[in-house]
Amino acid sequence: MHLKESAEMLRRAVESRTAIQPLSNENPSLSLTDAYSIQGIGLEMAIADGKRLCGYKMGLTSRAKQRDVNVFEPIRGYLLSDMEVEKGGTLDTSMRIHPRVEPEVAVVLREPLWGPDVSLRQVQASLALVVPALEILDSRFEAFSFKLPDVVADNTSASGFVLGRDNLIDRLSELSLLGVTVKKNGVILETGAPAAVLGDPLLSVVALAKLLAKEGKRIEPGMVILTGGITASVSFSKGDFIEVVWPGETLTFRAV
Ligand code: OOG
Ligand code: MG
Repeated sequence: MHLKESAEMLRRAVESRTAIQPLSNENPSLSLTDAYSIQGIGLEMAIADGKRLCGYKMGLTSRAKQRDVNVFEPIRGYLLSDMEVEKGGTLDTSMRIHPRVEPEVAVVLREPLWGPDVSLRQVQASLALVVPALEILDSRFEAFSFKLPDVVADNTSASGFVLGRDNLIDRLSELSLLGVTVKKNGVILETGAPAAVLGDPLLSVVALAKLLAKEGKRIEPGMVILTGGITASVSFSKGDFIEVVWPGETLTFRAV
């Protein structure tokens, strides 16, 4: 199948809020390279629609997340500025198919970062913000069931994100073991710590810079980087109240 056609199918799934079959059902030989091309066409279409690239996300960087969707390789996607949801606000479920939420650490750099040899030291030296965050996922595939190339083509299920304001930049030595809980309607459903993400979520930024370098792209200063879900995701629907509780800050939203 033509790559552009696949990107259009995914876009129609978003617009009609109707899940589709994984692309790999029809095309079992869909390669990872083709999948990233489909993702890239999706980004071009969004930009042509007036949307703005505001960052990147890593996915499947923790064992909990890999088990969540039964795909065992880190992936990357892009973030658009209209995906951001205000902390404490409402989240529109009528725009989504079957949303899920997961706790993450978000990073913003003050220097551009790129290249195949990026090191953890370079990431540390370039940090502007390290903040608690949550990601909203919404796979365009039925039952969140897909293979590696499908989820890459589908921009890694990206649908939204909320950023906290508690800058943890001076607490990096503690970051990996800061506890986080995810509550739905007051009930704790997931608990975890950022160590789940590659041992240190800053290593996810290193991995992202390396993945982007392969395509001649870089992380720009001010971009939002989601480092990957710490726990399995939690599904929610209209009426649910979600709280992602960190030691210094709680991120909430009401699904409407
Ligand atoms: C794939 C996206 C994975 C993460 O943080 O691991 C992801 C999915 O779970 O649908 O965003
Ligand atoms: Mg995520």
